[in-house]
Amino acid sequence: MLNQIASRASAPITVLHASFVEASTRLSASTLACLHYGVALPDDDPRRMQVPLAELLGDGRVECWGAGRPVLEAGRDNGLAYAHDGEHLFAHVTLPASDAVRATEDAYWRLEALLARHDFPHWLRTWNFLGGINDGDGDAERYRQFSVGRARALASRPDFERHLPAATAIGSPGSELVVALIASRSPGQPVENPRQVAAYRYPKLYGPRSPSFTRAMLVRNGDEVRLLVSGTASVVGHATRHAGDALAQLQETRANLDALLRHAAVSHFPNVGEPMWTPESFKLYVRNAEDLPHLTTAFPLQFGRQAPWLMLLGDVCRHDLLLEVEGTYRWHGPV
Ligand code: 3EB
Repeated sequence: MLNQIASRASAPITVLHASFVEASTRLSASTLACLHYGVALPDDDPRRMQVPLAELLGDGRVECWGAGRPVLEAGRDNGLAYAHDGEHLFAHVTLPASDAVRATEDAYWRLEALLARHDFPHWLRTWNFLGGINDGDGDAERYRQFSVGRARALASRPDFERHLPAATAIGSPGSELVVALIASRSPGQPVENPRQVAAYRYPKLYGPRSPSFTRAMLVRNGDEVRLLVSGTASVVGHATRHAGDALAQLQETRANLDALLRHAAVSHFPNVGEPMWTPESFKLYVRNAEDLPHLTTAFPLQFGRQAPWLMLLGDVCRHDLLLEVEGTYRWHGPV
């Protein structure tokens, strides 16, 4: 009954979006991706991915993505797992990463090759989980090496600044690299944040190659518009603010998200004049378990109780950042 969608013409027009469901829920025909945080995978469906981070609110929920279209193909190829619904493709890969530059470059080129084979040229969003992300000093830090590997793949294209995905990069236990990607047949629209220097223009102070991501990706399909927001932290300009103070970092992160939402509204809906965004889902990544009690109270006060959220334990890519927030929003204004 739910699988009556036979042709594109009769398909409901829905933009890819996230929802949090019980870990044991069977994947429906139209689930494209399902990210498990510390919750075991119940089967070997390639749409499922194990994320090496613990979920801290503790109700065993997992994050699923889909657009209401049936998944047409799912499989494994050259170490990657993937699925697509004709419009979006989800793929993920886990690689040993004793050499973080090589592992990252390898993962990103394999993803590029998969996209070329299946004709999904546009990167919308990535998640990157790197074991020991803050290990190593100066430019030998594993996050900086990851940025070098990623830039070799993504920043090698002409005009690369206009084709970077939204992203999250978080540290995990162990030493592996896990990369997940959502790509599409039609391009999204990258959005930058006026309060922050574009990450791909960060100065060399933060590493030999700047991080290859955009602050958010706007995705349209007919009248539906969504904003997939990258991991956002207490960074103003290019500098960390409020080192050592998690609550102040949360507040600064909220200010960054507000500026991003306003800028996305003004640039894409200039006739509306106000940011008419409804939050749909959030994830809060937290470095130190001792900040959990305060953040559990403070997060809904800062970001509202309207949207479901997950809290995950993971290292943030700069050692002085204590937390990072990512989210998805739906435009409820006129288009
Ligand atoms: C920042 O604003 C915080 O390298 O993919 C956030 C989201 C951050 C993604 C990435 C890094 C990344 O620079 C760090």
